[in-house]
Amino acid sequence: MKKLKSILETIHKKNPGENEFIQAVSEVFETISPLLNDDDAWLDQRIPERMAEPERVISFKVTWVNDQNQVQVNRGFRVQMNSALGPYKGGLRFHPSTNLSILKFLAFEQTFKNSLTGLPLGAGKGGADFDPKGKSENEVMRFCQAWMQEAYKYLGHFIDIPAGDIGVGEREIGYLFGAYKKITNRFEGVLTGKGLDYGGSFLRPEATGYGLVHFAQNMLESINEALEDKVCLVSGAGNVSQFAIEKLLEEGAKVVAFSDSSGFIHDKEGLDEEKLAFLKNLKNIKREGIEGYAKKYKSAKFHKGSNKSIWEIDADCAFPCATQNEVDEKHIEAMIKNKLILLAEGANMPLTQKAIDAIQASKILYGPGKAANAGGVAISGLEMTQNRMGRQWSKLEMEQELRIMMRNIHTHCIDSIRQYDLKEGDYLTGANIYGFKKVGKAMIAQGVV
Ligand code: NDP
Ligand code: 2IT
Repeated sequence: MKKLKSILETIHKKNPGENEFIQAVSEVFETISPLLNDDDAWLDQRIPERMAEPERVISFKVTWVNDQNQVQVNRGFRVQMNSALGPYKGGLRFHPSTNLSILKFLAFEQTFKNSLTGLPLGAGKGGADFDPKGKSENEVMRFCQAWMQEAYKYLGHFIDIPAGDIGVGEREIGYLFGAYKKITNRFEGVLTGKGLDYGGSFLRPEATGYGLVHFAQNMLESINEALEDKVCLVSGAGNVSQFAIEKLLEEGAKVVAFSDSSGFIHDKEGLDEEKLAFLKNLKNIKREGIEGYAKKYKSAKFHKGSNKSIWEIDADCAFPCATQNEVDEKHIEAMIKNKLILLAEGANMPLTQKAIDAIQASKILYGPGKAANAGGVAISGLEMTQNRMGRQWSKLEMEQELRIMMRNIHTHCIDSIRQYDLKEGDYLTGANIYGFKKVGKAMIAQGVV
């Protein structure tokens, strides 16, 4: 569509050097023509341009003192992307590579993902270029306090509710929550992913990984397949990966590989409960690289360096759960050769655009992150509800809710595919059209604000 092409060109010019952000926006806008052709209002109201412009971007200095008494200077951010459906909602990333382009892409993705959950959630993302690796417990705490010292002004349980992402887990959320409470003198659900004893929800830690596996099950069911005995690759070894592996094992799948920034492990015999517990301890308690796993288990081999060639291992299902652009078109070629059945994204935007083009042209079932990894934010949404009610629901209730929400997300994709006569199994276009339509309609209803 000519008009969309010129919109994308303008967005490109307006956001120079923001490659990840432009990649994420192009990926969505290049799929939504079937919807735009239906009604002139989308373009007349300039919904694509309005969606690609964050409502507010906060960038701030974070200064703190390390254990050697040296002053440290970091950069903190919060991108408040879209509040058409609810208060800003999305994770915080602490990683040295964090910059505005990455956070804008994540916040943009979050807009569509959050709309798919069916909950009243707007979209945001934030974080800092802080590297938690090698920092002492006290340094992490002081950093979190310094981050919140500025960010609290822009947050609130009806305004903007951050959660975890890369480098931010329950430990960091605890320190951030404590700092917010101290500064504002308010005990409110301003963050999700909190500890169970002070307002956290059952199943939030598990939700992204478990939800990913539920989504994959729904995809496989649609072609009369199941996870049992499927050989699986899961990249990453953090929050999303660990719980994706856990649920895959529960469902009778065989997980033979995982990775982290030091390289990847190929365990031909597959993981089991005990091996997973060892991995969790290695990453969450010892905070070490995965090489120790291969030292402990003889069936496993550690491949040092880039985690990328994990994708060349012969398997049935692949779950990229580490970071953006970790899968390129060559990896998709290897997957096609290995007759991979399904790839579902636990990470946000793990496939390059060329990889997406290649997988979309193949027979591999492709579950895009904005649908497949929405379980985390969906349970975050329910943590917010519990906080507002002053209640805590049981683990069983949360498990049922997660299954239902992931099934509904799958149904939303399928409904869009049918309604717009898309290619069977085109979950990407289905998810994009569903999200664009829902958020866009709410924006139009609320006027030019
Ligand atoms: P964690 O920090 O818990 O784990 C991240 C994992 O990915 C680690 O094993 C890390 O290796 C690895 N990793 C990170 N960056 C790189 C890189 N550049 N190259 C190779 N490996 C890398 O984060 P999460 O598990 O929470 O997040 C993983 C992905 O899932 C991200 O894309 C995130 O945006 C997405 N996501 C997270 C959700 C959540 O609820 N947490 C919800 C939805 C999506 P190492 O340990 O060596 O650093
Ligand atoms: O990418 C994501 O959806 C997250 N990091 C979780 C966001 C949230 O608010 O739970």
